Amino acid sequence: MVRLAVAGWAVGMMLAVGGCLTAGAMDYVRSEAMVPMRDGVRLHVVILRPVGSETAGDPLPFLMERTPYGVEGASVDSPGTRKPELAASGYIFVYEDIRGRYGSEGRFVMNRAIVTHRTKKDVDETTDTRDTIDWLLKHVANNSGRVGVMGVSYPGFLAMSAGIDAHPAVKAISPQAPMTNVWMGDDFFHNGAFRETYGFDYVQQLEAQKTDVRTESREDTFDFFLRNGNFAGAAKAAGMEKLPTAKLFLTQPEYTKFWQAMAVEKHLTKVEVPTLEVGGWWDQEDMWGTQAEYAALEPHDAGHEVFMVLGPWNHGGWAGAGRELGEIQFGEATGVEYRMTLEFPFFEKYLKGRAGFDLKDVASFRTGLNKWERYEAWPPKEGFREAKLYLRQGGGLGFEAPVGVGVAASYVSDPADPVPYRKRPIQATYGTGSLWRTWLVEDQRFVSGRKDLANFETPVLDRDVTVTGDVVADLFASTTGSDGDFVVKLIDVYPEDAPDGMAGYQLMVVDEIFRGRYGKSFERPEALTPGKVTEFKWSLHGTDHTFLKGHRMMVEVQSSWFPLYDRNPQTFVPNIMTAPASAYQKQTVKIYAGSRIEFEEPVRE
Ligand code: PG9
Repeated sequence: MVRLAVAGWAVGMMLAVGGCLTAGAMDYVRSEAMVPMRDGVRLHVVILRPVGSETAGDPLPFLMERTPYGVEGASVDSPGTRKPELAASGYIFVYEDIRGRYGSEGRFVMNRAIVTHRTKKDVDETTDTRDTIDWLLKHVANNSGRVGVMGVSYPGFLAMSAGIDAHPAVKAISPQAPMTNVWMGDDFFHNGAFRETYGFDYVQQLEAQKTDVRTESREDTFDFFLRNGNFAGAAKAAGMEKLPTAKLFLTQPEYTKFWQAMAVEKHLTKVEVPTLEVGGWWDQEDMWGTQAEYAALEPHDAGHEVFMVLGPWNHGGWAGAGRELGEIQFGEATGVEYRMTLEFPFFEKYLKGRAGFDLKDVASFRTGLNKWERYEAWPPKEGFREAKLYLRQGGGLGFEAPVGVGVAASYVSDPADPVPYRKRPIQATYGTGSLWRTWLVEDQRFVSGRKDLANFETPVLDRDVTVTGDVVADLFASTTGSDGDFVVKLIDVYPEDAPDGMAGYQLMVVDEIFRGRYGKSFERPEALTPGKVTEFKWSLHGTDHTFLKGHRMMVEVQSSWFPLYDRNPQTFVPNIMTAPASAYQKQTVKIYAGSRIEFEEPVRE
């Protein structure tokens, strides 16, 4: 029976699931197999197909999901609970444990790099996908010979891998919040700044054993990481220094050949398969991948088969109803809308040849105004113009370039008292009671009064201001130290009379960190010259948000975001992972007028 109550079955990644779809009933039957790969390693699959479809009815396409999070729990109810509309239409669902995880043989390699110059013996996620499909086509009765692959996050990376050097039977893929470049902007580093809590928790969860074990913390992780000084100290305290990815963090914190080899976007030099990329504006884990993959594929899309959907979601949040995220309301069930009008018809079109998929390029949910938009490109071009928002002396923010330059704001950043990234106590990432999944929409008033950061604010807006596309921070700054971090957040400040408990709320719309030592090169970090005004320019990510009339726009600049990001000692050391206590020094940071935020805005509102 296709059940309509929704629950996640995968152990490990606790994606938001929920919603209220209705689907026609269809019973599924379950089988398991060990599928041989080219090197003799066998991977474990669970196959779920409509009862009776082996021998009667039209041949059915496959919908496959490969995962490191375990498929043993997939039951006859799983297709209906996870993808009710697709289950009701009838597919052969295949869930597979990747190499070295749960029921599969072989060695697990975190984010295994795609092999470029392959010999017959080389394996990676693309070859494992192809070998699995070869086997399925031959051994699963009454299949149509067409395969779709989808997945969120790590499985999103695996879905993209199915579209690289793709098996000819792969007819559609949907990488959703795909992990794409874990050094540049996804899980483990952002612009060189190390995501300490995430790396610490996730590596233990995946590499300490073959199955997932959730990392818990008995104390506020802010205290734990501060007490242990640097990542080397924290890893030692947890006894995890020998885990493969922890070793990499410790010895290769810069953008070495190793991290570069893992980057998926550089393999996207042609469109092999119709591709539906999906991502959320407030994805706390893989914010970068969706838009980076779309940007890499789109120039090669002569056949108009690459699509992207961006919505008001956290990591995987489109699996739920999507009416709200934390305190932020969207007025409609955006997750249901996405699944019914985009994801379902996409697979129906490319796997079953059915009509109904009408997306040309990009669908985007514009927050603030709360409405879906469609664009011919991302960032959109037609009907948009470049806009700049300038930081001014005295804390002002405006569209007019300031006359002359000078110090706009100054603060003292003290590594002994770093700025928390979310309200304390901060639980382990996926630990009991953790607010990790909604931290990006948390009200920023819990920090914005601090002395160790700078705020710039517009007057109350007398018109709606829409910020669309890739938002870029172009910061002119100096520090008395020889290294330093810069965090820039673009915030929507709600009016004091906003209804529904939102009075004065400070919502981060986009935000990102940049580690100063990488200003010239991500491969070869360099010390900053104390006191020298230096330009730092980096993306704060894409958005599509309207700051409504009556709201204010605010830019906040700070130099720590702890403990999600490890502390920059603010004195240059060769390796921050092992920085000595003496390197952690208070420094004065100055932000100069003329620094700005760049984005696209619609020509006519
Ligand atoms: N964000 C998770 C992850 C993906 C890839 C690498 C590391 C972590 C995930 O949700 O799968």
